[in-house]
Amino acid sequence: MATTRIQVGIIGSGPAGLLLAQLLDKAGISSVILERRDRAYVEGRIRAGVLEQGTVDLLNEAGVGERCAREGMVHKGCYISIQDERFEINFEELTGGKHVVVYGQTEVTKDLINARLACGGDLRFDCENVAIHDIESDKPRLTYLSAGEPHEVVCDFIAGCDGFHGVSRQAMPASLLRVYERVYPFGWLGILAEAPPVMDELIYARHPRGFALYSMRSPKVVRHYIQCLPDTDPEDWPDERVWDELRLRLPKGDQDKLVTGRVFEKSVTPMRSFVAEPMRFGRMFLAGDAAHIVPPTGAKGLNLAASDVHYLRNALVSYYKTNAMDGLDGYSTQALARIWKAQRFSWWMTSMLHNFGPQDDFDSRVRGAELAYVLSSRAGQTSLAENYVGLPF
Ligand code: FAS
Ligand code: PHB
Repeated sequence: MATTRIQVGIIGSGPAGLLLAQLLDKAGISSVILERRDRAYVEGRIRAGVLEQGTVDLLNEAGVGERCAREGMVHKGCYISIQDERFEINFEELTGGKHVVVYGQTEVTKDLINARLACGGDLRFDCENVAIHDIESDKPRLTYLSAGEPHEVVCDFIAGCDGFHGVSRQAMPASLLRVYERVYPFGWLGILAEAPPVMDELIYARHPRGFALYSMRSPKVVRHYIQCLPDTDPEDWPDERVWDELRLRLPKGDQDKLVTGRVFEKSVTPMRSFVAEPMRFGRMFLAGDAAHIVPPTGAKGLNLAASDVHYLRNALVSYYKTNAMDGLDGYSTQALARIWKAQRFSWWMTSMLHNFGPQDDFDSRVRGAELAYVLSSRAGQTSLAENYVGLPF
């Protein structure tokens, strides 16, 4: 069996694993990334679109911020519409100058992979049956198959960056793991299309027909979503039906701004809030979707993966400088403090903006009143803005 000896073994080459590897490399800490799928799959996934400034800063620290700086779109605010009214939430005005950058996760992943390979970093695709061993020893191990041949990685620490369906969270003892979850009665049908954006910034639309989000990837490519049933089959939504529904959920005064175009991606994302605690067992540390999932209404998923990586990088750097474990011992508590604030914001945005069904009960009235309050209150808008641009790390 081929054996690799390395300081940090990383499972998963999504944004969390790739960003961690690059930041560790900058700190002189060696790592290997074991990815189950091939490069084309990883680079082809269509996911997040909004980066907090803290995430952009980490990309710059990792040496991969150049294309984002060139092609990313700075958004100083967003719009929220309720049926036929549209309101602007001016992030910069409400937060003393903070904004977000619209730059697709797909591009972030490509930039990180290119940087990893350019610096000769160890990134292994098509790793089958990754398994975790000796987590509580001081030499935990990863084993896997590549082209049918067995391989072993002996390391000081394991970073479980393998997403919601990965193996690292499953390796936590059931007696230790606490899971907190809320599943929503809807999903998002998303499209990518060759068309100009509806407005210069994103529109989050609350409508009796259901929520819709009008986002973008460039001045010529849009990323739009409509609330749908969680088990919706994209095949039941031909392009024309999607465009019609997107138009209907806009304020009447904006409906003529929606320009249709060739749809080249269509998919349904289920909605859940999920947190697994703690984010550490022995010498294995979870980061990103391996530990938590948020409904994308608050644009937090990718950005939480980045802040987890920030904390884990700092803890690992501290260990290798001082040989003390206290940074690593504090990682889970530190990361979870920010995670739960983002969970609250994502749940709050989702609750305010979505249609939870025919019941016209107390909760649905409160949700409507919550949004009406926010849109009529500088304090309410400031709260939304400071969470959206990203709370401090
Ligand atoms: P990822 O899931 O991105 O990466 C995990 C990696 O680990 C994958 O490459 C996977 O192949 C690999 N892996 C899994 N199991 C493995 C194993 N056993 N062995 C080796 N490798 C393994 N967030 C937003 O902010 N806005 C959005 O609009 C948004 N839309 C989303 C749409 C969808 C369909 C999904 C699923 C998520 C969306 N998210 C969104 C959240 C998303 O962006 C995540 O937060 C982000 O990908 C988290 O990155 P990672 O933690 O690296 O996990
Ligand atoms: C996206 O552009 O994919 C996007 C933007 C903001 C969100 C969710 C998704 O809240």
